[in-house]
Amino acid sequence: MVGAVPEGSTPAWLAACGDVAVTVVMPTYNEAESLPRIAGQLLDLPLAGLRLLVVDDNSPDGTGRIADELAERHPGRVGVLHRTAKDGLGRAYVAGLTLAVEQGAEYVLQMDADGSHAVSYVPQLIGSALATGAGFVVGSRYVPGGRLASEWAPHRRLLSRWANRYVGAVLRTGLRDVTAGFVLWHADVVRALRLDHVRSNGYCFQVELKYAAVRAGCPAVEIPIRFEERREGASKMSAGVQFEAAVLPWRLLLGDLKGGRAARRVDVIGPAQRRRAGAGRRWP
Ligand SMILES: Nc1nc2c(ncn2[C@@H]2O[C@H](COP(=O)(O)OP(=O)(O)OP(=O)(O)O)[C@@H](O)[C@H]2O)c(=O)[nH]1
Ligand SMILES: [Mg+2]
Repeated sequence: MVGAVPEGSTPAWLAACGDVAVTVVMPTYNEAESLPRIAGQLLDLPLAGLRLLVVDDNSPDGTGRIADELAERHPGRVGVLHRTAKDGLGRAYVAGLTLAVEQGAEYVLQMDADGSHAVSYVPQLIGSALATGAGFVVGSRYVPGGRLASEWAPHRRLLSRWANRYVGAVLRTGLRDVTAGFVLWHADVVRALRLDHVRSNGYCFQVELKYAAVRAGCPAVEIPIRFEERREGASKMSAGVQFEAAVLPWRLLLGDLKGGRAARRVDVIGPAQRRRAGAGRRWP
């Protein structure tokens, strides 16, 4: 059992989360060491409707084979999408999110396989979506209560914070953590966003998707998380990805000149402020 929920005392909100069909879409490239641990923690959550879909780009370290073994051991709960070569985080997510929605997920969760996104937040993300009716919920480092792992060097903190401020100033989404990669989406939003039209790959995919959703009027919430340092393996962040990130906001904005500014319907909520937003979820 993972997280802060004591055994034997499942609160009503958590019990409600358990009935929801949620697929965690997890792209992997050389995550053989961490995947079994993260997968085990996810499957131990008291969420019977939760599935894991690993999207592996033919990792040389055998991550794909490990994912296949997990799928054999947990039929119906773990699936694997094998792709032939490393093609970037964005393309892996487009393939994985599309498949998960086609297979009937009501919500899909973007989550890294390197341990940066703690499994203990998964019930909170689902609970926040159900309680607010938001189209997407962001696990955010930059709302009150959110933070970066203490191991992060000052220059990395500065770069991450600056990147968010820069993108935020240009695109004005209203989100505090627009580069976040720990995001729960309602399936209707994923369908409406037409992922095959998303142009960015890598890390920029995260920004482009959120921008498109906010622009379409999709309500979003952010909940605070502590972003952990990866425990095993190596980062795949490249100079090319960082360059793409610098020009991305301008590319998105120029592409939008005809369509008007983004509609801003983003709230920041903490665990104590969750409210039931009720009625129909149809976006955009
Ligand atoms: N399928 C697939 N997964 C990828 C690819 N690149 C990265 N990933 C996965 O995407 C997730 C995030 O990648 P990281 O290397 O941790 O990148 P990051 O989190 O942006 O950077 P760090 O902060 O340095 O960890 C991990 O689960 C990676 O294994 C890729 O080309 N294909
Ligand atoms: Mg990482």
